[in-house]
Amino acid sequence: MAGTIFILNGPNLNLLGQREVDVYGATTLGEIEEACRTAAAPLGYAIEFRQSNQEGELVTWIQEAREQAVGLVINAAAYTHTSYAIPDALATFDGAKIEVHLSNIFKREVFRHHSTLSNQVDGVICGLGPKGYVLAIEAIAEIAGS
Ligand code: CA2
Repeated sequence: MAGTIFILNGPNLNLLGQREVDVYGATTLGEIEEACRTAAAPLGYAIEFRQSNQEGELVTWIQEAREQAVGLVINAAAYTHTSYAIPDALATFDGAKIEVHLSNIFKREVFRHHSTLSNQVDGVICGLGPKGYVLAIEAIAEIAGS
């Protein structure tokens, strides 16, 4: 096993597939988790997939990742645009980090155009739907394996 990748999801993403299907698609978070496991297994990585509606819990999980993970994928949802605690926590994580958004945040309201996280991660993927999570895992495998 090459190690564990933490995949952290922020507020309201537990509702995927139930509401706002026109914006976020019909795929549920459970189905995204399944796709992540399917993508990670042949690359030799285990997945720790979590969702929280609370900023502090996401911070605690990033700190946990420092001890347990070689890589981290984060969709911080609306905290992307408001948080200072999450980028501070990300700065302490030395492994590979990718920020993911299902929607193209740059095609949406102006308040979504700025991410407080982006300067603390190796890469950002947005607008590709659930495929973005799979691409993030592949990117982490490449970064962490090099
Ligand atoms: O596009 C993304 O992945 C976002 O991170 C999703 C966030 C949004 O605040 C960001 O600007 C972009 C919102 C997630 C809310 O998810 C819902 C899912 C179903 C129904 C309602 C909300």
